[in-house]
Amino acid sequence: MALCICSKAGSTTVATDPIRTRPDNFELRSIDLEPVVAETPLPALRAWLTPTPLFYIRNHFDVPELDVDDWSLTIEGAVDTPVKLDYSTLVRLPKKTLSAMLECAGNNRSDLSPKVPGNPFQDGAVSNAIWGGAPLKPFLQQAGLSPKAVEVLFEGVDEGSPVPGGKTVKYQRSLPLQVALHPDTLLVYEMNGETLSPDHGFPVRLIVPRWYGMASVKWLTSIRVLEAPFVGFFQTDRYVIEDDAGIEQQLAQMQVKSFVSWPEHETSLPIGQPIAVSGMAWSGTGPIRRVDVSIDGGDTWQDAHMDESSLGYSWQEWHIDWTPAEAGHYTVVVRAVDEAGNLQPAETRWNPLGYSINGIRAVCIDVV
Ligand SMILES: Nc1nc2c(c(=O)[nH]1)N[C@H]1C(S)=C(S)[C@@H](COP(=O)(O)O)O[C@H]1N2
Ligand SMILES: [Mo]
Repeated sequence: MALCICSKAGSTTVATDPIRTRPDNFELRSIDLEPVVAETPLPALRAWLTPTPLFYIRNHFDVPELDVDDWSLTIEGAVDTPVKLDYSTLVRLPKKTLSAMLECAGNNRSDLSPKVPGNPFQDGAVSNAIWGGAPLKPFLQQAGLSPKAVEVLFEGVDEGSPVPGGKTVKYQRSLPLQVALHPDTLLVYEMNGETLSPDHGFPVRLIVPRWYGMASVKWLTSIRVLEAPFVGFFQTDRYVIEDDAGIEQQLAQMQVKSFVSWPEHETSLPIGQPIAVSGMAWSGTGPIRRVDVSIDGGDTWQDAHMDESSLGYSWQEWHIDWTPAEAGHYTVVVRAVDEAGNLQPAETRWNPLGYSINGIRAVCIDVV
């Protein structure tokens, strides 16, 4: 049984470049300018590390202009002693460096049918970088958490009205206490070895590995320890999805997912020429255990080869070698399984805000 059928056969573009074009020759694909929303172009999704100029950008409001001399981060709320941290103190502390990918919860939204409102992302609201900063945990410990603390609220300085004519809010998101206290939840000031850029949260952002991007608050200036769950636009009105029982849940970890980055959808391959069918796989609920690849629309599957083990919280590169022996139409599909046993679903569960889109997608290839 084929999982999916390609609608368009008879491709004209011939994909013959075995080395593939270098990602540096491409630009972000703009989705919006005010505020800036842009996704990583497909060729750049073939590189394990996303070059900073090609790392997707998802801003809800205008980018705030911040100065390191004026910047400070306060930790207050349900704590014994509030803490105020300045930039020069933060960057002089021992630096922790880790690789982590971010995926916007709305990545692949444009695949949904029927269509939903929101940024029409294709495959590129996902990227991988190396982040440098300091773990948040020691600062929370220094402040002294109340025994009644349940969540930690993070606030960016960017603000606006998310719904036309609505009231002005800041970008605020909370995390469960144990996630805020995870040793790899970082206050980040470096990205790919350079000072964080304004679009990605300069001077300091949060990085929450494994979670959808919305948790990694940019332009961070305020942290508040809470004794009750936070209610706010970006926490309880957005980034929510109904579970199978119809109960609304807040989004958290990225769902298991994979995609084919080579060959490209609706292209042709020359008969008899070996290629590597390749792509990325990731999951916020565990490392990738296995990636299954099918070139016949899901009738038969084979195990993909895992390239260099995925470092830290990055995506996993995979490939299979394939020499198309017969001319014809091929439907390439791929599905990932993580160590927790989560299997990428054949189909995305449609939802009105267009989140968590991780269903299998067909890549249609003609061999000529
Ligand atoms: N302060 C602030 N933080 C934010 C956002 C924002 O608009 N404001 N967008 C969030 C969302 S939805 C995503 S997907 C990630 C995107 O991070 P990036 O632009 O560095 O890729 O930042 C998150 N952090
Ligand atoms: Mo996002």
